[in-house]
Amino acid sequence: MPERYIKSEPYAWPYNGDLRPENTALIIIDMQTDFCGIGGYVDKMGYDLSLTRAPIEPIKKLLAAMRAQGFHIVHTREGHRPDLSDLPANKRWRSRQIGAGIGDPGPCGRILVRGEPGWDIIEELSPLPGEPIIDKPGKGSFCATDLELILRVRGIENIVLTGITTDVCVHTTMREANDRGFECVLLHDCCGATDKSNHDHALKMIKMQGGVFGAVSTSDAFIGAIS
Ligand code: C5J
Repeated sequence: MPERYIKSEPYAWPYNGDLRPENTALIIIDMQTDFCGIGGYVDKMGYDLSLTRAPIEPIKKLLAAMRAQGFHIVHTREGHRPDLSDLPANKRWRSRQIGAGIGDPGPCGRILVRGEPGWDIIEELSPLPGEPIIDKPGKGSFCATDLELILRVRGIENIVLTGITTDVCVHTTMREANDRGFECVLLHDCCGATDKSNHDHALKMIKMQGGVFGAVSTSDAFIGAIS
């Protein structure tokens, strides 16, 4: 197999040039109404929805290109059981301080509760049958989920990270994946944060120390390299 690299910072990704649909997964993190839709959790907190909606179109294009080439696709959703038995008291308390109590009723149903309208992945990025959906109670996608098992069973070595929010769930997942030996790239136009400077600083953190968590690239660079 010829070596294949994506133009990225601070190094051409993946480090070993072994980029194939068989060993590479796209993970789309938390593209749920609660994080980018009107009346959802992020909207209730008063943040600018245009920032978390910005990655929708780039992800849509990337998803189509990667599906067409047979890459593995994984979706995640942050949310809690309806009885809130997996919701730490401090997480609930803190969310209530800013008027968006997790588990409390809102315009899109109970906030961040599994099965509620706000918890659904937005229609534009709906999973297809056969694409695993990881339901996670926390910010990281590996904590209290079977994501690692699913990736190992499929022989995944490389992870392409997209979704929201850059500085919270995407970053936490990238750190968890990196510590487990996965080779990670984050596509920055396919991510968004509730604050632009947090997004920018999250990208900067990845690029320190020769790529301490992996690399940063764009969807255009990725699609160009796989097409
Ligand atoms: C947050 C997430 N920000 N998906 N969740 O609470 O980043």
